[in-house]
Order: sequence, then structure tokens, then C-alpha cells
Amino acid sequence: MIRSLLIANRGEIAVRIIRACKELGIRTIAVYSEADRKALHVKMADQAICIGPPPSKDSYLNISNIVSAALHSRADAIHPGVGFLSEKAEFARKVQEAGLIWVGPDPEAIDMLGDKIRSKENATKYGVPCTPGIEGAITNIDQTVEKVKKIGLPVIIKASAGGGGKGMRIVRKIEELADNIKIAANEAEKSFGDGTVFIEKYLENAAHVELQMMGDKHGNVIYLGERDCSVQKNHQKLVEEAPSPLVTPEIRKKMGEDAVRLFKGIGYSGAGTIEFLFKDGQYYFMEVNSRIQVEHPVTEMITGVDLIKEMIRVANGDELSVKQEDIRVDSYAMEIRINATAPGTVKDYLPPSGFKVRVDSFLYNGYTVPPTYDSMVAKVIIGAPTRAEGINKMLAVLDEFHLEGVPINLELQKKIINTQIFRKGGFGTQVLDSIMKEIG
Ligand code: MV4
Repeated sequence: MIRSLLIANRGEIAVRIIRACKELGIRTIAVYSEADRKALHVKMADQAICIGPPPSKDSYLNISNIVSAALHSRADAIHPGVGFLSEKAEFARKVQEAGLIWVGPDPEAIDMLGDKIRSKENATKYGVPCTPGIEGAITNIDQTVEKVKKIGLPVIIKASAGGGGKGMRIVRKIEELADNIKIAANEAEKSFGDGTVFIEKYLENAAHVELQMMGDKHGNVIYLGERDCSVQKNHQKLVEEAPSPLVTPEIRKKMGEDAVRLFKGIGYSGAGTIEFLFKDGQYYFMEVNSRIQVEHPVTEMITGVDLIKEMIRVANGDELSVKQEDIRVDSYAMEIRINATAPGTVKDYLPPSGFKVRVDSFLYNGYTVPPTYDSMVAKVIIGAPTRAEGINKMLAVLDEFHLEGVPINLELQKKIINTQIFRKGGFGTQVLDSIMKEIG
């Protein structure tokens, strides 16, 4: 039984997890770095433990300090949140070896998906359509050049250990392939300590569509509809919406059933996201994120399922509280990420509220946003019957968002969703270039 839980994270996701625990009657233990002494998650938790100096590598990425804090505080379980250690099989393993409950998939399942080459092999094994390319890692450059000549350009070189665009190169000319493979491999080695790279056919301006998955420890797996995250800048998502304007009920069902086969096949429990590229009515497997994601509230808004509570329940050994037939995608939801463009001290903070309006944040008046971590300071989520109504609602809601002292990207976000291009929908990940042209 989980009666106490340590949250190995900070910011709005730590606050979100603490709220879920309070509803479930679970005692909460926060951890924080020296830069986060005054953070909201520290104030909200029943207990808080400092785990090191400001740099993440010394605090929020310090596995032994976090496990020690959990044992010291007599926590039963650890929720890793997003980012930081949330997808590290090594962390999951150390948590379990310490006799604690890991709120997430077993380390074996994380291992099957963490490495992109391995995850594509698994996707193929369970019949999920993958982005076409060259199978396996690049071992011989000359052979690879010959293979690329056969599959055709453009191609994209990716790091198997990668994420967030690091170690990724798009190649449009065959004479530039060999050098780019070396550059990508070096970048991957430097960033991830693993220089393994592979090649896919580059799908120009495809949409980024991802499906929310949830499994329990009894072999049940469901899909909770997709999110479209095509509005991105430097691999940072800015706007997320559900459902995707490109996905029909028929495609959703097929994509969902494909994903369920994969997740059941590898014995996945907890929350996970399967990412697809979507182009010309076809979806192509890209990767799996074996954790909850920042944009999970969009799915919560349309399905009514509390994903964080569900994660804790299934970690506890309970069966999923919802069945596939309970999941309906018959409304619309959108999330806007509010990012600080510089650090500062919060003044006159008045977030919006109202019917189907949600703000997930860690801001409060007098709080100083530290320069050390992610720039995202709030997420604004709305629900509406249709996409058109949702866009108008979000514009009205963002007009209500008031904050002094910390500069944010609010005005730009309003302009983005008010463009004709955004309103039309059905775009790919290069849409921001066109949007910026329309904005001028
Ligand atoms: C792709 C792609 C097109 N074709 N793979 C971006 C992050 C990582 N998850 C994989 N990504 C992509 N993979 C194939 N085969 C397009 C992206 C992509 C992207 C690529 C370059 C610059 C910006 C991008 C934004 C979103 C997605």
C-alpha cells in the first residue's frame, strides 16, 4: 500500500503530483535543490528534503541523494514526474532495489523503449508501422551511403540514445551524408555518452501526433486518444491540442490498437506516450516516452481521467479504473505553455479561471523564478465542444492571465493561435515558420 510518496521533481509537475496524493490520502515528501528553498512544491508537501546544490546534476539528477531522502522519510514510493530521471531505467532499478515502489513502468520495459533502435525493433515486432529507413545502427559509412542512394533523399540521422533534437541531422545531398554521420555521432557521444546513430527517410513537415497510453500490472492497456503537438520551436512544444485535426476516428482506433499490442507485448504498466509522425493520412512510429508528459492535462480534459491518480493506483497494484470503452474523444482541449523569457520576481499574479479552464503552475506572489531550470512557468488548459470554440475560449482566457515582474511569452502565444494558419489546422511541425510570417 502506498501511504507516503516522494516526488523526485520540481515545478508545476511536482505540484500536480502533490495534489493527486492529497486526494488519495497519501503523505507527500518533496525534494528540492538549494535554488528551490522557496518553491511552491516545498511549501505544499507534508515534508521537504534538500537534496543538493542548484545544478540539476547535483540535485534532481542525483540518484543516491533522492533514494536516501526516500528511505530517510519512510516514503513507500517515488514518482519521478517529467524530465530529470523520469526515463532512466537505472533510477527505476535503484528505487526498486531499495524496496520502494516505482511509479512508472518496470526498468525492463523502460530498457525496451529507451534506446530508439531497440524501440523501433519492438514496434516492428508488434506490427506498429515505423518511419521507413535503414534498419539498425550505422556501422559502415560507405555501405550506408550506398543504402541511402537506394532509399533516396532527404534522410534524417538520429541518435539512438537521443531526444530533443540533439545529434539529429537532416541530409539533402548525398555528398554531405558521410560528414554529417560523423558530426551526428560525435554530438551523440558528447551529449549521451553513446555515439550510436541510425537513418530514417526524412518526412518533410509531418505532424507530431502522440497517443496517451496507460497500463496496469494485470496486463490491461488502454489508449486515451492522441495529442497534436506540431507547434514547436527548437523542439520545445508551444501548443498542444486534442484531438488532432488530422486524425479520424478510424485512424485513432487503428493507431490505438497498434499501440496497445506493443505495450502489452513488452509488459508496460503506468503512463506512457507513443509518438508518431503523421503525413498524408498515415502514421509512422517514432519513439515511446516511458513517463507522464508535460501536456497530459489536455488528455485529462477530454477524457475526464486523472492520469496522475491512475499512475499511483496502478503502481500500487490496482487495476486500471477505466476501460477502453469508457474513453470517448468527443470534445476538444488545448494547452498553451507559458514560458519565462527572463528570471524575475512574481508580482500581481492573477491566473485565469472559469468553466473548463485549468492553470497548472508553481507561481505565487513574491516568488522569484530561478534562472537554473526549465523556462516553463505555467500551463493554461481549456476544454470546449469544438476546436473553433476552443481557440476563441483560449484567447479569452489568456486575456485574463495577469503577471508582473517576470517577462513571459503570453502575447506571442495569443498571436500564434489567432492566425488563420493555426485556425485552419492540419499542419506539420514546420508550421511556426508560416505562422511567424503571417504575424509579421
Ligand atoms: C523526424 C522528422 C521527420 N522525419 N523523423 C524531432 C524530435 C525527435 N523526436 C524526432 N524529430 C523528428 N523526426 C523523420 N523520419 C521530423 C522531426 C521533427 C523535427 C526535425 C527537425 C527540425 C524540427 C523538428 C520538429 C519536430 C519534429
